[in-house]
Amino acid sequence: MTLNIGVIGVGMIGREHIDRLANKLVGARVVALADVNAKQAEAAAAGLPGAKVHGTGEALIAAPDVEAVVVTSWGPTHEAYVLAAINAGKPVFCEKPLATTAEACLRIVEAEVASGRHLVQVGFQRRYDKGYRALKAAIDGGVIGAPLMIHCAHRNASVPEAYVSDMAIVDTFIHEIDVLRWLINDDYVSAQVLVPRNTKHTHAKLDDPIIVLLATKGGVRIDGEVFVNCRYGYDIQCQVVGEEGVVSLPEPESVFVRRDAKLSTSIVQDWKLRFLDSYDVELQDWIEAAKTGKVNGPNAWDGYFAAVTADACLKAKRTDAVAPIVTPARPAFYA
Ligand code: NAI
Ligand code: ISE
Repeated sequence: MTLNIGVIGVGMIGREHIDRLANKLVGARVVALADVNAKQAEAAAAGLPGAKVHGTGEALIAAPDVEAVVVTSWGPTHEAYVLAAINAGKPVFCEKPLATTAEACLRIVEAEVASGRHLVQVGFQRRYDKGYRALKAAIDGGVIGAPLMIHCAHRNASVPEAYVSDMAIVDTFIHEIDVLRWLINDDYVSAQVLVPRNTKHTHAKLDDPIIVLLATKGGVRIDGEVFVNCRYGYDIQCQVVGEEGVVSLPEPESVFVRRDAKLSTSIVQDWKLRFLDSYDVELQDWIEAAKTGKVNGPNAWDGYFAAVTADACLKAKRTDAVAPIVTPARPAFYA
């Protein structure tokens, strides 16, 4: 069976996902597109035989031939589209963030629970990365004993002028927020943010770098550096320290060169390249699961918990104090 997909938002990652769905993955076809920028949607449709451009995202979701929806529009538009997909009973893959506030994410959780069907997956692709999966297998397999601490870093070579302080948490560190609790099967209870002196490469509206400290229910302490003007490349680091040993995220595959009295290897410059394979695996898994009415990947509850944690990090930074992380009890629906 081929899943007929409609994509809302044909910007940077939207076009990447369309290319995957149309040309790389199996079992799906893109039959509909929508974007507030109609010209951009028409241009994207030109490469997709038979794909229809809809005037609005809502019209796309309602279209009878659209069986499942991919939301890759701007964050503030996600809530309305995800709720519309739930109301239409259609599986929806929504890029992170699930919605831009915790309250909006909770409304999505409540709507999904009320629908009685698992319909929502969030685009936290790191759970599909080979390296993170190996790390999780080692932790779950007891290789390092009980985890005690996690040291991690999220570094980008540079960011555009429009990237401001809050984005370091809600756009960037949000990936660590999701993947770390998945890695150690634990939830966060508090957050704190430390602000070292700024790099000279930042601008007036961006504190860079920052350090986020998280504590989990199980007593694990996490320190996460976010440094988005590190200059040298896109570099994701993660080391989990346990009672019996230490496991580290492997470096992406790259050759070592011995030449001119130097041993060198390259570091990717772009997050798209670093997680290229994970986006493929993530969407392929979503296609298969959607056909059978399941969600294997990060669900609406995960999107909600990430938003609550991000809010606590923002509050902790604003108040320069430890902020508690409190959520309602997780519904049995997401057990
Ligand atoms: P973008 O700005 O390149 O594209 C967004 C598109 O949405 C634009 O074409 C815009 O015209 C369209 N749009 C805006 N409002 C709309 C509306 N109401 N209805 C329909 N279309 C609308 O942004 P980008 O970088 O592609 O990001 C999109 C989403 O993907 C964001 O939520 C972002 O956080 C997420 N993202 C996730 C990544 C990941 O690693 N998982 C990486 C990059 C982005
Ligand atoms: C971007 O928004 C993403 O989602 C990328 O995956 C991330 O690594 C990058 O740092 C963010 O800015």
